[in-house]
Amino acid sequence: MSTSSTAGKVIKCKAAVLWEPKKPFSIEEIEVAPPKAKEVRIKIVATGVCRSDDHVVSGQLATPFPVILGHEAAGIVESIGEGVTTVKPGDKVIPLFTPQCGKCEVCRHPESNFCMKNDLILPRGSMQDGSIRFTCRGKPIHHFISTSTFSEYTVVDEISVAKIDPAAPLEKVCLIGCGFSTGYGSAVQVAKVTKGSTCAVFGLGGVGLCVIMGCKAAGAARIIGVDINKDKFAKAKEVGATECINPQDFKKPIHEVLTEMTGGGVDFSFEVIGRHDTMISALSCCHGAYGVSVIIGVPPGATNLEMNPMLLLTGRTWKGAIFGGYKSKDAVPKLVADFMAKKFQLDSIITHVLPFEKINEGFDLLRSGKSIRTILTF
Ligand code: CND
Ligand code: ZN
Ligand code: ZN
Repeated sequence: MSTSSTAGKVIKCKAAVLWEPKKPFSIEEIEVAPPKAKEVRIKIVATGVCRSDDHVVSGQLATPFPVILGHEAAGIVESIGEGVTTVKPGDKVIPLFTPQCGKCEVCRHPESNFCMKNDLILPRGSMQDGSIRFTCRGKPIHHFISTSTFSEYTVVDEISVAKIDPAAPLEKVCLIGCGFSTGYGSAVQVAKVTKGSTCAVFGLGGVGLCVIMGCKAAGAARIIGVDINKDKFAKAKEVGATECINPQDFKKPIHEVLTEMTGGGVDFSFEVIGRHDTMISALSCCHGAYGVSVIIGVPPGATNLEMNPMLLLTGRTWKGAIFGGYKSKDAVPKLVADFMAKKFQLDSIITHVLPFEKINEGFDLLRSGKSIRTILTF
């Protein structure tokens, strides 16, 4: 086991700090403390820009401030704390925004993945022990969903990191840290899309395109993309959509359009935007007797949604999932192996690669609808 010269020491490095909501990221020099017991310090090599990070900037997703965001990344282990057994310095790894402790009732349940040790539902913005490893200008800076990858170095708990194939290209497989797994898993193992079925995907961003890839891999015969930005249609078709529609092109509500197009409703629908109205549209467009609708988009926090329960009474199923339902620490190395075996590709999803310092440009590209995924490299 090689020990790096920085092991056990505080590392000074660059990070993008978000001091308060609705402000640009500020590139700062920060201090990253060494990992404590059962913790791992990682040198981040590449990190993607996901809408969930932007939801924190906009205020749609609550987490303590100031904060270092970023949750879709790949890197190399710099050093490990006492008692860490599943990774060692030099290993290529992917941080896991949904941990897998292996011990809680969720981890022990065969069908569920949202580990009780997650820092997403009641976020403390800290390590599992409640403390923080980042400081900047003398102030503690919070962690974000156990990952904080908008930093040259980050510290994560051992339950929040997976070792991957040493040959994996980190600037691509970083997408397996969120967008790919979330989208693909929602199709293949949350919805369990069936061969010959018809699917509707609302929202053709990075995650939505990976839902389409999953629907296609599962053998769906018809995959209808829905987006208000028609510039997204070409990519959606490239990854497997058989047709794409823009709700703004119709007078009728889009669920009625879809119901007519499919002679009664789709088999599977997916909301990959994060809006209440589209969650209802997606539910309503799936078949009244057997349709399955999956919520993937992160909704505005602390608000309720009105729905007519009759939609469910007739036989629809409404579900949702974090990270595509995958048990993260088990699944991520396998998904990377599948990528290396060319079972799926990630190039279509990556529209921009920028140096880390241009993080604000990466977010502008997302907000203006010009990018699918921007990868920031260090
Ligand atoms: P991105 O912003 O790239 O895509 C959203 C797409 O929705 C864009 O193409 C928009 O044009 C489109 N859109 C916006 N409004 C509408 C509308 N009213 N009708 C139709 N289309 C519309 O986002 P992303 O792909 O990075 O993420 C999508 C959602 O998934 C977002 O809410 C994000 O927070 C969430 C998510 C969930 C999870 C999970 O584990 N469940 C993980 N990561 C991201
Ligand atoms: Zn994400
Ligand atoms: Zn657990």
